Amino acid sequence: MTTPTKLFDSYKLGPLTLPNRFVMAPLTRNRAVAGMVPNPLAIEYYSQRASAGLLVTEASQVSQQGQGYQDTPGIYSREQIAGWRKVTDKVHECGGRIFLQAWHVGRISHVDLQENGIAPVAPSAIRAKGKTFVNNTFADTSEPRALTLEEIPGIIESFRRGAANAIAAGFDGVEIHGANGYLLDQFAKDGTNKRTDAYGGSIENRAKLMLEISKVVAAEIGAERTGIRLSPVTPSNDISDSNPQPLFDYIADQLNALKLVYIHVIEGATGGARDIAPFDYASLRKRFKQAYIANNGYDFELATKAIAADAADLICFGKPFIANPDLVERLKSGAPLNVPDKATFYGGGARGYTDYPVLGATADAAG
Ligand code: 8OZ
Repeated sequence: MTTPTKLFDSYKLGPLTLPNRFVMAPLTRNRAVAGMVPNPLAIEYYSQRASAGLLVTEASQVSQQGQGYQDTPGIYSREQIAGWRKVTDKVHECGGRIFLQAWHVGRISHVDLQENGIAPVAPSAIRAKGKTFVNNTFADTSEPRALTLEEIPGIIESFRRGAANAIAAGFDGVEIHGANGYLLDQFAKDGTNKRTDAYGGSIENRAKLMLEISKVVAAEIGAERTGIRLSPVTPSNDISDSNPQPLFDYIADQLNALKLVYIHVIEGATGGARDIAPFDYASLRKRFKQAYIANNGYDFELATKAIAADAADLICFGKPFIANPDLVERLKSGAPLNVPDKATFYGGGARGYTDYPVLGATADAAG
């Protein structure tokens, strides 16, 4: 009656052998310390979760300009590289594998996070309806200014440098954040991109920035260590596209040509309904020959079915990994799961971060 699960089978992802099909999602935790250096607690937090097939870090900005929320870590300074190095060393010591998620928020930012209080950047000067978290409170995102054509090579360079820094920090690879209404998604989708130059208009032009960044990152660190996250239909951060299927079919074809090691696809509304809009994810799966990581609302049963149907190679879990450092073991043994405490997702210290108990432990559970 029940489908036999392949979730605990190993999988070869480029040069890495993952011991199982579970990926820990990139999860924003807003605990970076001065200089946007990862919190020393992140060493314990990530290494506690090293039994995942693959860990992807919280989104980490490639430049100060790329930051949109308070206390998110960066990957552009020496201090940040040194901070991340301690995380990757400990994860590897604990037998894990870890990619860094490289991020530029574009217009989802606030002047108080930008150098000299200037406007954040975007494909077009259209403010996002929505809030960001800054100065310990929720604030409207700031009015952005459109990037000039001359500035675009600098954006591409910031991702190249971020990827090089990630490898210098000991990461096994880099996931480019192309999803959730941030800069690369803002360029790709026509609700936010009204440009009339080589980066606007046609599908090819709108996808150009995402693909150029994918190309330079792959050239810098190897395509076999480069993945990308996409969210074709999410409405997150006030993003929209009038016709996402041909746009993302084209992107999948191009990423396939670049031989990236995976596409990580948020199916539906990020953290919400899987069926928010019609979209043929199987079309992306068919076009892209390397790994397909499926994300959004998966539980054990849905994950088992997706792998059995060959709809995905790997399955990404978010909130369950926050609350269950030993998620893989718990799912394998059918043990109950700890419940995540929303109040400690963003900001704070060890509570709700490193204090969720593993099976058999007697430590206090958060939440
Ligand atoms: C939650 C809060 C802030 C940022 C994303 C990086 O949605 C994020 C994010 C999530 O991809």
